[in-house]
Amino acid sequence: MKNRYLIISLVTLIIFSFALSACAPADPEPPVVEDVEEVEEVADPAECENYVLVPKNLGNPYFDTGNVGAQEAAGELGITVLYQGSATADASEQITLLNSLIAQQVCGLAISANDEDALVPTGQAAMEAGIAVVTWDSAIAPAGRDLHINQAELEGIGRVQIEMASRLAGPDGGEIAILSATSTAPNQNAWIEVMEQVLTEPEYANLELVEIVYGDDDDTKSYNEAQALFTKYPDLKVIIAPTTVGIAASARAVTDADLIGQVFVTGLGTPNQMREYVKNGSAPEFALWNPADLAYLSVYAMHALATGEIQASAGETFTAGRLGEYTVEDDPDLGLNVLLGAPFVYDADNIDDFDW
Ligand code: RAM
Repeated sequence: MKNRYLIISLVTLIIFSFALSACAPADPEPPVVEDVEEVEEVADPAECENYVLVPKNLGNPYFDTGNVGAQEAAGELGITVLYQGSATADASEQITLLNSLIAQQVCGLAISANDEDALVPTGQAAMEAGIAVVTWDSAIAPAGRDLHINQAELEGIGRVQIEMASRLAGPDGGEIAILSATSTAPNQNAWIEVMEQVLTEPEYANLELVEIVYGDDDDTKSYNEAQALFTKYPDLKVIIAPTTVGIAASARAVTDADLIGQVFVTGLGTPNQMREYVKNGSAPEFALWNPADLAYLSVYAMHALATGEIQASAGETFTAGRLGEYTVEDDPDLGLNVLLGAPFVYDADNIDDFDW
C-alpha cells in the first residue's frame, strides 16, 4: 500500500513539475534553492496561477474528497491547484515537501498540518517568499500562516463526539476510549482537549475515559490499536475515533471480532467509508463537515490572499463561489480564521442521502 502512495506522490511531483515549467518563464536551469530564505518573492500577484493543496498524507479518502472541492474552485477561478502530500502523516516529510514547493515559488499553499509548531518556520519562510499560506483542516500556529480555514468550531466538534458516545453507551454509561490520528495532530489534539473538558460535566459523570491511543491515520495501525483496546478493556463500551481513518478501522475491527452491540464506535468519518458500519450497527452514528466544501473555501481564501483581495485582517470579507460570503475572524486561540459551518451527524436515517 505504502508503495502505491509513494508512486502516487512521485507521479504527482512529476505532473507538478511539468505544470510549473509550462507556466513559468523559460529557464533551462531552474534554481534549486536549499535555503528557503533566499527565495525571491513571487512575481506579480495578478499573474499568480499555481497553487497547491497539501493534505496531511496521501491515500486518505477524506483529503481526496477535499481535493474534489479544490478542483471545483480552481476551475471557477481559472487557476491550477495541484494536490501534493507526503506518504505518511509526518511533520518532517511534510516540511521537506513544503520547502520544495517554496523553492518553486508557487502562489499559494493550503496545508493540513501534521504539527502545529514544527511547521511555523516553514510557513514563515513561505510567507516571506510572498506565498499566500492558509491552513485548512489542521492548523499551523498563527505565526506560521496567514489564515486558518476552520471546518467547525472546536467546541462543537468535541462536544458532539461525547454526546454520541453517551447515547451509544446508554443510560448506565461505562468505559470509553479515544483512538486518535497522530500524537502531534493539531486538530485531533484540540478536539480531545474539548472532549476531556466536556467529560467533566455532571451529565457525563458515568463515562470513564480509560485511554487515548494513536493510529497515526494509518489503517493497519488503527485497526491493531482498536483490537488492543477491547482486549485490554473487556468492559469497553465505546471507541471515539476523531479521525476518518481511525473510525473506519475501529468499526471494521469491532465487526471482525464479533463485538457488534457490545463495543460501539463513533467519532468523525466520511459517509462512503462508514455506510456499512452504520448499517451493521458497529458505528450507528458519527459526525463530520463536508471536506469538499472545506477545501473549496480554502482555495477561494488562498486566491483572495494571493491576489491581494484580502490581506488577512479581522473583519475582511470575500466571496467563495457557491458557498457565498465569508468574514475573516480573530480568535484568541485560533488566531485569524474563516469558519465553514457546523458539524453534521450521520446515522441510519440519513446515510444514504450522501455519496462521498
Ligand atoms: C482524518 C484526518 C483529518 C481529520 C479527519 C476528521 O482524515 O486526521 O485531519 O480532520 O480525519
